[in-house]
Amino acid sequence: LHLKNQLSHAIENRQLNVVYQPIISIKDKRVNKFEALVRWNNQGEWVSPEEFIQIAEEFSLIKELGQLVLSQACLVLKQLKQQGFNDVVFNINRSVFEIPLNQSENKQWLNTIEHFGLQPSDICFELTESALAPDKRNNEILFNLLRESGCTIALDDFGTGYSSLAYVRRIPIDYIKIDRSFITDMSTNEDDNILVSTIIAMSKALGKKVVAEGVETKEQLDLLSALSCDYIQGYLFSKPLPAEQLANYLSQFN
Ligand code: G
Ligand code: G
Ligand code: MN
Ligand code: NA
Repeated sequence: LHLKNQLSHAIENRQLNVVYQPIISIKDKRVNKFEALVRWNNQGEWVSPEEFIQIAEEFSLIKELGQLVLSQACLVLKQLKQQGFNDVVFNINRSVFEIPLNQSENKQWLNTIEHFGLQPSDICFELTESALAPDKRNNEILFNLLRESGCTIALDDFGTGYSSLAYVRRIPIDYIKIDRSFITDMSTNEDDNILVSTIIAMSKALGKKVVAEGVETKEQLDLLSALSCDYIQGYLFSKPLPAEQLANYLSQFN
């Protein structure tokens, strides 16, 4: 409860911070996408996002947290575009509790994006499939709301939840992000290798782009490249970067 009060205070005072991890296109070795990842330093101590996101969900702080992350990210993205990095897209993680329940909640997100002079297509929402477990909400209606908004959608942590394939079939997603746990052992574990290649083949056959998460070694990169994976993300290329370093980082590709 103590932590919840501190989190509530931190959100109110905009004390959360956002870092941005590059997503690399394997084919042309360029970067124009970053995943926004929230960070919280609570009086000198880093609290893991897994811990405080869960608290935020439990105590109904998640929508405010999400708005804070979205507005911080939109400000940074607007500044990058003003510096000439026009085609940059930010991926924003969305808990299922943040999915708009109706047109007016959806408008709130769109208004934030518009407020910073950005287009919906400048933002991709990453949704975690495990968070999409069937509940009272009709996920298809919600996803269609998101789709109508013009933002792209990525299915995050693919392979770890359940009903993954049902979601792929029924929901209009643009990107599939293969969970890090499959990538980690793909160079040593034949089964993981088969699973990764099958996910990539399936995604491509369905017309979706594939991102491999948690790529840490050259060996993994080479395997993914041979499998025609579209994008990779991971410490091999870069850890998440503070906003101030993005322009400099992007300069190397121009
Ligand atoms: O950055 P890190 O690996 O520690 O992130 C841990 C988890 O927290 C990831 O699953 C990520 O999706 C989630 N996460 C990070 N930032 C946000 C955010 O702004 N909103 C939500 N809902 N989840 C986030
Ligand atoms: O669940 P989600 O995919 O949103 O989580 C992303 C998390 O993975 C972030 O917290 C990020 O810091 C972490 N991450 C990104 N790249 C790597 C990597 O190469 N190795 C490991 N172990 N974690 C990574
Ligand atoms: Mn993510
Ligand atoms: Na993920």
